Amino acid sequence: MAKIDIGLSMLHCLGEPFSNLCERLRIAPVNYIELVDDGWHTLDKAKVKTLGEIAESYSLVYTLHSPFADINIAAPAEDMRNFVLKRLDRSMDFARELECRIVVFHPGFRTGISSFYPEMDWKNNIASVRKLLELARKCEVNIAIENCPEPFGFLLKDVKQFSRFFNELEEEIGLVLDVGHSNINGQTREFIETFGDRIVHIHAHDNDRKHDLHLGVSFGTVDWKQFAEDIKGTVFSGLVIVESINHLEESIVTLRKLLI
Ligand SMILES: [Mn+2]
Repeated sequence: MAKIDIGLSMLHCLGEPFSNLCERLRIAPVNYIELVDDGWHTLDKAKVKTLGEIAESYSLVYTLHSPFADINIAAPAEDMRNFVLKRLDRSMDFARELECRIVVFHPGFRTGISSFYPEMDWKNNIASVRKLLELARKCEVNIAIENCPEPFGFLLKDVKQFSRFFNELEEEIGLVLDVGHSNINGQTREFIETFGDRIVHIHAHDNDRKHDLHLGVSFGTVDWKQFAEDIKGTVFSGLVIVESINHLEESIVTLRKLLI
C-alpha cells in the first residue's frame, strides 16, 4: 500500500535570519522538512552542521529545494550554464551530508534572446538535466524536477511539455508535482492521470488560479478533495510538502485528514 507522509517547506520563513529557521525547526509540527538552499538560508558548512544536529535532536528528516533565484539550467551562455551546474552540484553535496531524501530543482527558462535561437533553450535544458543526473549519482542523492507556473518563461509548465521532455531525455527522472502551479494552468488532474507513476514528491499550496500566491491549503481554488482522491488512485508513495507561506498548521491538518 502506498505510504504518504506530510512535510513542511521552510520557504515561509526565507525572509528571516537563519537563527529563526533553526528555532522554527525545533518546534516544527512535522518530522519531514524541506529546506531551501537560497537567500539567507543558503547552505554552507557551518549551517549544514547546525541543521544536522537539529535533525538528530528532533528526529527530523530533510528534503532539499535546490537554489532557484537566477538559476537557469537552460542559460544560452555555456559558462553561465556551467556555473549554474556547479552551484547545483554544491547543493547536492550538502544534501548528501544532511541525508536528504530528495533534491528538488526547477527546469530552465527562456531568456531575452530565445526567439533568435529556436529550440536552443530546450536542448540546453535536456543536456543540463542529463548532467545533473550524472552529478546526483556521484553525490548519491535522488533528484526530481518540478512543474513551474504560468505566466513565467519556464520550459516545463504543462503536461505536453513534460511528455516531450520525458520522451527525449531517455533517462529516468522523477517529477515533483507542484499542485499550486498545476492549478494555474488547470492541469492538476491531467498531471496525475498522465504521470501517476513518475510523481515522486509533491508540493502543496493554494492560489486564485491566476497568481502563484503560495496560500494555505484550502485557502484558494484548488480542489483538494479531488486531488486526494486522484493521488490515492496512483502508486504514489512519498512526501506531500506544504509549501504555503501562511496557515501552515491548518494546511498540515487538512492534508492529513485527506491523505492519511
Ligand atoms: Mn514548488
